[in-house]
Amino acid sequence: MILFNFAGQNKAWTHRLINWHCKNKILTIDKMASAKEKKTSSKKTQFSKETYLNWHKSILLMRRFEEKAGQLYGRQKIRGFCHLYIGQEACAAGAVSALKEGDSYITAYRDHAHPLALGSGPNVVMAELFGKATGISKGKGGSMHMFDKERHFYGGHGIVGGQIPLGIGLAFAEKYKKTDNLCITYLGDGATRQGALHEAFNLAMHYKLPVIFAIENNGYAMGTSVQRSSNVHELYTLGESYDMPSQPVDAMSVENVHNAVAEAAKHVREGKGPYLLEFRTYRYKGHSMSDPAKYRTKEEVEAYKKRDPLEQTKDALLKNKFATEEELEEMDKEIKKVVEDSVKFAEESPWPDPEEAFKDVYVQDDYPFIME
Ligand SMILES: Cc1ncc(C[n+]2csc(CCOP(=O)(O)OP(=O)(O)O)c2C)c(N)n1
Ligand SMILES: [Mg+2]
Repeated sequence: MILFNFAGQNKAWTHRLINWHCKNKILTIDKMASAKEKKTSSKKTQFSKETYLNWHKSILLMRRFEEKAGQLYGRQKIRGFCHLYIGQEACAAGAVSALKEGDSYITAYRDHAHPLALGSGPNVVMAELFGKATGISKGKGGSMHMFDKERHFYGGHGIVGGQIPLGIGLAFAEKYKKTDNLCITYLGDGATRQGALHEAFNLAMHYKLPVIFAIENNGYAMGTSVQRSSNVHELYTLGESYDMPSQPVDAMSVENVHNAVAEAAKHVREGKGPYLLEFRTYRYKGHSMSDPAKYRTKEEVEAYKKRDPLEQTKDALLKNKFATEEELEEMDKEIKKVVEDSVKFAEESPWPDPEEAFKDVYVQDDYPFIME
């Protein structure tokens, strides 16, 4: 099994998973793994040099960018909220490689990495963190509200679970317009405890909307572990009560994320409706910059770091002789320079004009229910 265990998890669900997937003829990650292993023995890897280089570069950019953001927060250059994605990067990189131009993305407030993976550009993301006018949301959103319409990235949402109904709205629009695009809707493990999830699952299945729900199960909602918030710990099973195809994915591996998203996207594009993936992942840092993360052990964090997505792509590049140590060091230097340049760009950018506060605000002058 590629699946990994959270503390206190029993084994019964593994059998339930296998039975359920066999019954529904859905490719489990076990099967994907064995298919991959077969190819691995003849060709070494299922993926090309270019794919690994793209993944590594993308994850490296997210990592170095957020390490810098963390430092700048400490120096009060970045203020307000700041939730880092460090450790979870494969969830974004593997989805972007598996999906196509035109597909849309929506997520919660841990949202710096998704636009970077989509190519939004570190300058505008960093400027947004600084609250500058050149930011991706004109400096009015900050850390939790990145938004890039051009790349179909629809935020950046601070209300836990708030983006789930919005995600199916985006999917509804695609179905209504008869495109073959889908929406991948990311949410945290904590967000699965919100009522909105059930309404969204129900409607999405009922209308067979083109949506992939991607639960990023990093084990905790702020300081509350998955085990402490519900008796349901296998979060992918939440889809089963709506007959939604659902599977867990070891999301420390970008290959696994890519394979699972590709499989889900195929199902969705065939018009069969939603698909639920539970990305089992981990954040190395606290919930936000103000969280010392005392609710978990150092050993737990270290165990996940041993399966670090960045180290995994690096190892794959070296093992397959797709790159040398020197080339990877050079790439790291280049990325660090790109990040430094983004800081310079943000520092030198102007603050938004105070007038901006009144722009991009929805106002309906003849709204009937406000009495002066
Ligand atoms: C409706 C609502 N309730 C509570 C909060 C406070 N809050 C912010 S983040 C968070 C935890 C959410 O955890 P999870 O969904 O697992 O996402 P993660 O932070 O792990 O990415 C909570 C409770 C909120 N923002 N919105
Ligand atoms: Mg969480």
